[in-house]
Amino acid sequence: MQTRDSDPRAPNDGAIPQRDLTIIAPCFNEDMNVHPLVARMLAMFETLPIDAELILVDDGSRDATWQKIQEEQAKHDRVRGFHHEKNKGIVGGWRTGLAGSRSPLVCLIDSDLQNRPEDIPRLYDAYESERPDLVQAVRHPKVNKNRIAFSKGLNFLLNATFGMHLRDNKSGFILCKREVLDAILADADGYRYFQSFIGVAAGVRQCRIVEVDTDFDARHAGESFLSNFPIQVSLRICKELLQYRVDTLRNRREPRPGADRG
Ligand SMILES: Nc1nc2c(ncn2[C@@H]2O[C@H](COP(=O)(O)OP(=O)(O)OP(=O)(O)O)[C@@H](O)[C@H]2O)c(=O)[nH]1
Ligand SMILES: [Mg+2]
Repeated sequence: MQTRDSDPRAPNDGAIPQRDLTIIAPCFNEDMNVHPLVARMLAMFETLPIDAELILVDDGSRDATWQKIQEEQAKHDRVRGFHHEKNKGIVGGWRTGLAGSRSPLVCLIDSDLQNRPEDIPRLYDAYESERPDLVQAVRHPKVNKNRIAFSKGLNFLLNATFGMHLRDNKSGFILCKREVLDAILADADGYRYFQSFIGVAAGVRQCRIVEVDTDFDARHAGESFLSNFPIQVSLRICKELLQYRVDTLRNRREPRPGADRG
């Protein structure tokens, strides 16, 4: 078993492939989800008009996630894997995936199949037709009313604090230029739940965001990391929300990094 972090800038074969789009999926204890995720992603690639790849980032999992990722990358050249020896959180996974990609476009997706890989072509179509800075999937879950209520409450607070009107500002199922993601993630240091600020972080940079409605399925396999009543997490996010608001008022962000002016 590998005991060091993979270096995303130094892949085994010495060259990072150039594709049009890289899908980045952080994986924390998702060994049951790796294979179905890869299978659905590869089938979806057939329907995309551009050349895409999938990067799976094992985030210090305690189960067989890294082993499964290695099996998949050995079988498919459009699948690449990276490994964190220790858990770095979702944002750490996104950063490693971004560093390991050369594609001009990137898409972030959960690896537990709550977001549907089959929706990626619609995110890409919205990007192509409207040329926003960022496309964000609006998640429509069908189960777990308590979690939905908490999520809507936080969505309202985030919008109110940052003067925005996003329908699902915490959704990490997004597609954008790599420069936009890079700029957004530059804000993440010092925040434990920065993944919740992805929409407002784009907003403080005056990014134009297009929203696309998507179904949000139940976890395909594995255990939920959050309880039904994530009160502690919500309180921590509220604290970080205030911190982020103060920080972004004190230090204005560069507007619209890498924006397409054409
Ligand atoms: N929670 C968590 N997820 C991580 C971490 N690192 C990577 N991930 C991945 O990030 C994605 C989103 O995390 P989830 O735990 O599914 O978040 P969620 O959908 O709000 O919660 P549940 O599905 O109910 O657990 C998943 O694909 C995880 O495998 C980490 O440190 N913590
Ligand atoms: Mg999930």
